[in-house]
This record gives sequence, structure tokens and C-alpha cells, in this order.
Amino acid sequence: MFKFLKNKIKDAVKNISKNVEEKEQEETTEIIKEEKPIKEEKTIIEKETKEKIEKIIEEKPKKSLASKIKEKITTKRISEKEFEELFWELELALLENNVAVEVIEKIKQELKVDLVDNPLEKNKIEDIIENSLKETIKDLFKEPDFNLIEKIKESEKPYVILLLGVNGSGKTTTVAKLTKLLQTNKLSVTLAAADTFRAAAIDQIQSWADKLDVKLIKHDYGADAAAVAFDAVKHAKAKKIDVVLIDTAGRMHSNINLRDELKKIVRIAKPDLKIFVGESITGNDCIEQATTFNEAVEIDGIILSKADIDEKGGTAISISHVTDKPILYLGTGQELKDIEKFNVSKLIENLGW
Ligand SMILES: Nc1nc2c(ncn2[C@@H]2O[C@H](COP(=O)(O)OP(=O)(O)OP(=O)(O)O)[C@@H](O)[C@H]2O)c(=O)[nH]1
Ligand SMILES: [Mg+2]
Repeated sequence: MFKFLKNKIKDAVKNISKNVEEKEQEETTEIIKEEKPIKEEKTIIEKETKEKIEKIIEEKPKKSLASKIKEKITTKRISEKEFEELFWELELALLENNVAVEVIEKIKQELKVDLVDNPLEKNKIEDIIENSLKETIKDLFKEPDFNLIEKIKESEKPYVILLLGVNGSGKTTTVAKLTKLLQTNKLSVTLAAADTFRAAAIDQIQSWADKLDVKLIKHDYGADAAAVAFDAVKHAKAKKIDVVLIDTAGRMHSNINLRDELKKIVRIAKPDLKIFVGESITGNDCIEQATTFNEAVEIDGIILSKADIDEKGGTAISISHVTDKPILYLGTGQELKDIEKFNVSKLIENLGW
């Protein structure tokens, strides 16, 4: 992740600091030019009365030319207008890499507070911009305030997890990966084949259930998805199974009927956790889907699939901030083992920081 964004940010930051230093040289030359008339003025007023001279000296600017130049040499101030010009390249880099517009605006505002009209130590401008950017991006992520495995172990059985998202986002594969993860943590699992809609969906999850040696509760194609979920929870209760994972049909977030069906599954199965599974590579679409699903059924967290093929990373940077929900896991491939607990520090490291 971030293969492209990392280099783009580095280039933009380098260019910003280079431009700042170039501007600085121009301004220092201007100060020297400005100071000349003051000297000429001084020669004229030397002829005037002592009293007048003292008055003029008193009124002269406190800072000498030397101290002005020294301040210019060691520090640099960026005006708001300069900042707008300088930020443009970074803004483009973020846009090209799927960072949401409202998130870019937030990054811009935070950088502005740190950079505009503050004396910035020369030669450290690149570091200052990079640090400010790093802290801002870090703050964009919402860390989950719980550990899923611990939460399940503390909760009443069965702990019910519903996975939702648009077509092909990786829900069924994620159900299988989570099953493996839970089994590794000594938790028993029942699956619910609540995608009764797409041809071969039940066969697909059945083959995962066989591989993972877990019970799959299924009805026929076209059956009521909520009833499948309800039966799975009932089965898990009777068998004292720790977790029920409900695989739902892919649905466009804009389809009102399918959104209502999802609401019905939620009403009947009463999941403890609703997870939106979104494709990391789809950028702003993914963020819009998460926002719409969140409005419909209030999601609790996000799993971003296909992080292994996402070289931009802007979705990961933006989605928590826009939805105010944490990213719980990243899907990092097509195998059962390819699921990683989401870790902000690791992600920031990938950005080269
Ligand atoms: N590279 C990669 N591929 C993934 C990942 N997760 C899922 N896939 C692939 O994405 C495709 C779709 O995955 P599914 O799990 O069937 O997606 P779904 O959301 O259940 O799809 P529908 O049920 O049709 O809505 C499959 O080919 C998966 O192998 C991932 O993390 N990385
Ligand atoms: Mg599926």
C-alpha cells in the first residue's frame, strides 16, 4: 500500500521546501535594497538639530539590518497566499491517490496552522512539513476501542457478526478468513449463507465451510435471507457456538429495496457487530458506500479488502475520518491467512515515516 502516494508525497514536500527557500533568497535581497534609502535619510538628518535626530532614531524600526537578515537566514515565514500555491502539488498528489476531498481539506487546514506565519527554521522546512503531515494523517485514523477476539470472549454466546458491502467486495472470502482467525483463537464458528440471491453463492460458502470444517446454515436460493441468519443464530445458541458469521449478498448501496432487506436481517438476527467490507482500491466509491450503509444500518467497523493490490492507499487514509468508524482488518490476498489486524503505525511506516 502507498507505493505511489509515498513517492508523490516525498516529491511534493521536497518541492514545497525548495520553493520556500527560493522565495526566501529573493526576499533577503529585497531587504538589502529596502535598507539603502534609510542610510541616505540618516545622512540628511545629521544636519538637523540634536533633538530631532534623537527623535528620528527613536522612531526608527527596532530591528537592525543585521538582525533582520539573520532572522531571514535562520527562519522563514510563509504567507497564506504562498501556502496556497505551495500546497497545490501536494493536493494533486493526494487527489490522484484516492484521498477524499474533505480529508484533503482537513490535511490542508492542519498544515496551514503549523506552517503559515510561523517562523520556520531554515534547512528544516522539509522535516517540519513532513512531521506536520505525518501527525495529521495519523490523527485521521480512528483506532478501534476494542480488541475483537477479547470482546467475543467476554460476550454472551453466540457473538453475531454481519458482513455487508457491494458486489464482489470480498465479503465471502473475508467470512472464511475471519473463521480461520477465530478458530486459531480457539473460538467455534457457525456460518450463515444469507446470500440467497447470487447464483453459486451458497456453493461458494459451502466449499469454504467444508475446508474450515464448520457448520453452514443454508436455505434454498431465493429464500428469505433474514430467516437464514435467524436459523444460524438459533443453531449456535443450541450448540453453544461462540460466533456466528453472516455472509450477505452483495448490494449496491444506492438500491433502496436491498437496503431494506439488509435492515430486516439486522432486525431479526440482531448482530453484535456490523462490518462493512470495502475494496481498498475503489477510493471515493468505497467511502461513499460506507457512508450510505452506515446511514442505513449503522456499521461498527470496516474491513478493507484487496489492500495487497492497492498501491494508492487513499481509501485507508480517508474512510475512518469520513465515517467515524475504525478499520478493523485489512484483507491482503486471496488465501485464508491473508487478513491483518489494522495497525496505524505500520501504515504510517509504509508511507516512509
Ligand atoms: N487480492 C485480493 N483479492 C481478494 C481479497 N479479498 C477477496 N478477494 C477476491 O475478490 C473476489 C471476490 O471475493 P468474494 O469474497 O467472492 O466477494 P463478495 O463480496 O462475497 O462478492 P459477492 O458475494 O458477489 O457480492 C474473489 O476473487 C476473491 O478471491 C483480498 O484481500 N485481496
Ligand atoms: Mg459473496
